[in-house]
Amino acid sequence: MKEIWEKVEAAHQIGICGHVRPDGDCVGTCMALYLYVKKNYPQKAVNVHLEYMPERFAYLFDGTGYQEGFENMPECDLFFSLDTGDLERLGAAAKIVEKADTCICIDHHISNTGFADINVVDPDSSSASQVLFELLDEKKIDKSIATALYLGIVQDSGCFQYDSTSRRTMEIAGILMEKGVNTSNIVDRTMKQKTYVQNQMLGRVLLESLLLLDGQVIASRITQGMMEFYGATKEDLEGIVEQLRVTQGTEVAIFLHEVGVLEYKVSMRSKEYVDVSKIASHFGGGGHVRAAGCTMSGTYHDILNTLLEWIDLQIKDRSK
Ligand SMILES: [Mn+2]
Repeated sequence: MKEIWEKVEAAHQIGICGHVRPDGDCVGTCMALYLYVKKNYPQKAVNVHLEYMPERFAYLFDGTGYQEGFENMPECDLFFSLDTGDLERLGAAAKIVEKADTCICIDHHISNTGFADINVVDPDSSSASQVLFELLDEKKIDKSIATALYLGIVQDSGCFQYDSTSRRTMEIAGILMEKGVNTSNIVDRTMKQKTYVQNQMLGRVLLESLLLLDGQVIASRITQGMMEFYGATKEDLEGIVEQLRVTQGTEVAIFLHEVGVLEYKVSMRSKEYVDVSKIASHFGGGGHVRAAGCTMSGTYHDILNTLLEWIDLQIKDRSK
C-alpha cells in the first residue's frame, strides 16, 4: 500500500485507464483515483482516459477533466490499470503500458493474470472501487471521490444484492455516505432510470409474455419489426429478462431478441435449481448457472419448444 504512494510521489506523468466497454465500477474506480491524485498530489501531471463515458454516468463527472478514447493518451511513467483482469481488456491503452516504467493494477477479477508490476487483486471484493478504497487515506477522500467510489460499489454489487457484498462493503458505503454522497440519486439515475423507449419495449414484452410448463417458465420476445417501430437499439433491451425473472412462481425466464431471419439471441435467467448455462452451452453459448445466453435458429415457437424440453429434463431430474 505504501509502495503505491511512493510510486506516485516519484512519478512525473501518471496515466489511469480501465477496461474497454466501461461499466460503472470501471468508471467509478478510474474517476475516484484520478480525483484523489489530483486533489492530494496537485503538483503531479495526471490524466484519466476512458474508452468512452456511458451516458448515464456522465452527469456525475461534468467538468472533472476526464478524456474519452485511448488514441491521444500521452505516454506516462506510472500507469494504473483498474478493474481490468488482463492486458487485452485494456484495448488500445495496452500499448501505453508497455512504455510505462511501472504499471499498477487494482482489480477484483478472479481471472486476473497478474500482468502488472504491482498487483492489488482481491477476488472477494464487491468491486474494484472497494479494493481501491482500502488503499486510500480515508481522511483525504472528499465528496466527489466518495461519489465515484459509491458508483463503482453499487453498480458491481447489484446495489448490495450479489454474493460479493460483505459486511465491509456495507461499512465502506456508510463511510462514503458520511462524506456527503447523494446515494439515492445515484441508484435512481444510474440503475433504475429508464428511457421512454425502454419502458415501451418492456411493456410490450411483458404484455406478450407466455407462462409455460405449469407456470415454471416465462418467455417473451422482441422482433426486428418491433425494434424498428419503437426506434430501439439493443441497449434498450437491457434489464428486460431480469424483469421477466422476478415473476412470482417462475423458475426460468427466457427472452428472445430477433437479430436476423429466423435467428434469435436467447437470454435465460433462473432462480434456484435450473442450470441455464448447461442449456446455453449446448447451443454454443455460455454464461453462469443463473444467467446465460446463446444464439439459436428457427421460429420463435420452435426455439421455445426446444428450450422447454431441456428445462423440463432438469426439472424432472430434480423431482426424482
Ligand atoms: Mn468490476
